[in-house]
Amino acid sequence: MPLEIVRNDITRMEVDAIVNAANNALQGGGGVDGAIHRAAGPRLLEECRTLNGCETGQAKITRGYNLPCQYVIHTVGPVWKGGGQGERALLAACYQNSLALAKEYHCETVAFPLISAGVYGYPKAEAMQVAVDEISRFLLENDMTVYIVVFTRDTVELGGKLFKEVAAYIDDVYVAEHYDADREARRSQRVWKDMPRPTVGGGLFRRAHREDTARNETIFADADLSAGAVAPQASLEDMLGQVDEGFSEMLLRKIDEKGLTDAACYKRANVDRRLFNKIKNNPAYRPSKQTALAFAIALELPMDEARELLMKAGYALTHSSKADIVVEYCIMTGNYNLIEINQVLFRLDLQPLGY
Ligand code: AR6
Repeated sequence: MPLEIVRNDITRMEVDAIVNAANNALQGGGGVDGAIHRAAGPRLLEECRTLNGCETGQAKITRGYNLPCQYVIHTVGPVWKGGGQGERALLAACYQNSLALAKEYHCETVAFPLISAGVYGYPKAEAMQVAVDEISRFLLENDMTVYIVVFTRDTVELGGKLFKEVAAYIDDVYVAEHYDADREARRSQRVWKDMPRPTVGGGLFRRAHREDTARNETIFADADLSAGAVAPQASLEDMLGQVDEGFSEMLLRKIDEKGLTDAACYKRANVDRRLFNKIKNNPAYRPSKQTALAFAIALELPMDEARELLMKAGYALTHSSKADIVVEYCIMTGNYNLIEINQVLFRLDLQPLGY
């Protein structure tokens, strides 16, 4: 996935380069800087001493020594002085210059901590926003996988308006309905246990199944399971010749209808080019649910079309999944910002969208 927020100690990241939140002297320090120097060993400091320091907003590169990464990119974030001293532009420059260096050194994977969000006092949620904005902008033009690595204690403070709204919605929908979902599951076990074996071509099997799923919002909802359905007249061969449009075809059609380029769509969906090409070149390709949802968001599909696209990949949106509720809420409120949605999913310990 091109941009991913992960919870980890950055010194453990197995990537081409990690970024260090350093100071102007590049002589090591506390926070993430201290952790990186400890893990890399003394040769890192020796190399840093040859670099003549680093201006705020600039970036310099060294080897990674004992770290699992090949390079360390040292950048110096601004000290927070209330926001009126050009802090945002300087912090944005840290990300821009670090990413430019990573590109120059042919890095395919890079991990950032939240620059300036510790000792330098930049408010964490705002620091995250700058990181997301700048990395996303870079990824629109470049192929790279970039991680924002946050410490557990950081995430507590990464609230955000959308997160609060979604949390309230989950309380309303998921908590209220989850009990019912469990009860339905128990009920269906009872029904299946007592039921005669299904008969081919409809009849008892279809009716019982329909009754049982009628109150659940599942993929079967749209299938032809009407009680009066009769055995098909056409041969299996005929029916197989009339396969509906699949996920790949529908995706490509929607991209054209929206007037998007393929690249604009997969970048918005936070899906990498290789995966997009796989989907594009294989009409029978079945993406993960996270990928299918990511495309629904990237295409800004209204709810019914999002459900249809998802169904083409064999999935449904259900209120028994918190992740589905988050996505449903965002679609209903017209929030199609995938990175923001992923931030909310991350906070809730749910899998992000994309690939
Ligand atoms: N992995 C990931 N993130 C971490 C780690 C880690 N191992 N350790 C801390 N963080 P800070 P700054 C988070 O203070 O604000 C140093 O002394 C931390 O929770 O390291 O840019 C330098 O020498 C926070 O969210 O960097 C400078 O003098 C983020 O990393 C000064 O601090 C950055 O916190 C730079 O301050």
